[in-house]
Amino acid sequence: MNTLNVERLVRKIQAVKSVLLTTHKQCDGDGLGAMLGLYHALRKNGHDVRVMTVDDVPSKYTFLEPDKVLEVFTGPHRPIAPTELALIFDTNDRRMVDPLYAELEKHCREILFVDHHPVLNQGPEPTPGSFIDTRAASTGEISYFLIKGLGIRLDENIARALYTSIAFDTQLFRYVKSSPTSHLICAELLEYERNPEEIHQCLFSTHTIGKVAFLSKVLSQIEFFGNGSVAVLKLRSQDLDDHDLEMDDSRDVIDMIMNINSLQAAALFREEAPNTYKLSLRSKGKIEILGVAESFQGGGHLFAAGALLHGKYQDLKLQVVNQLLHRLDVPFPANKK
Ligand SMILES: [Mn+2]
Repeated sequence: MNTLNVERLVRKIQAVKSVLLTTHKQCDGDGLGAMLGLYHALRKNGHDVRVMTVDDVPSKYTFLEPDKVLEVFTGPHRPIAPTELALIFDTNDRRMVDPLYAELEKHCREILFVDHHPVLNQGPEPTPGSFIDTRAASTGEISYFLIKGLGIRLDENIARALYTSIAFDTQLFRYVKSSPTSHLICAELLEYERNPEEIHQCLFSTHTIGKVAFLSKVLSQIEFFGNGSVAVLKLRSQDLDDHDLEMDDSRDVIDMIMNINSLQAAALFREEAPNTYKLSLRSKGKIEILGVAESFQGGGHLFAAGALLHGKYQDLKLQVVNQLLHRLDVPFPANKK
């Protein structure tokens, strides 16, 4: 097991009373589960702790009962009072926490990132003292070691949140960074979490009939390059609206197409506004795609990354495809197949 050395962060938490926990905007199961797990633990420990997201929590996380404990910064919330320590989960890029980050800077004595993404070469520096370890398959695992380091006993609430985080980011143990750590932690969590299959369903069996209609439309427009080694998919926000879906519904489309056996990498362009696209990239591991995202001022993991792109779709698509084919050693320019 990869035991993470979180000693310094544990001491920081022990030294303060008031803590605010948050995660990147458009939060996912990892950041949400990691901070909710620590929230429940710190409450038991007598901390004055508050948990907040930048924007709305996707509806599939209702089973974590975020409404009971969590405030949304872009919705009605109590003003942020002077706080000793703010912890930001599942990102080390302050831009991902805008506009909340500016408020944290005003009211929090110290802001630290708790994360497992590589620090960007061209992004803002994480705050000194932040805990960033790319060996962790999920941020929830870092929370687990923090809770252990603080000597707080696990319970049902903590276990449910941390299990959610690990199940989500490893996609039910598909991506465990070649380590037994995720499995071992979850085995312990399952002493407290009695219904993991309910969590699996809430995270992964969420398709509405509208979602399936949406998928059949977008999947029919998939384009392949380099003998089926690269796939490109475009989503329009209108497609989501037409099928009564939320933004989060577009997130798993790229993971779905990564199940195509010939594929090495995929690019998903989600139209945010005219000539503005949110690019998501995935790789099966043969090529690193973080550099492609970084070439557009984006970020992420080595094999799962993203960026915000401005320009004409055809031009952007060609740039991305050519970068991917170049990394795959497929002849330039992209010959479509
Ligand atoms: Mn994560």
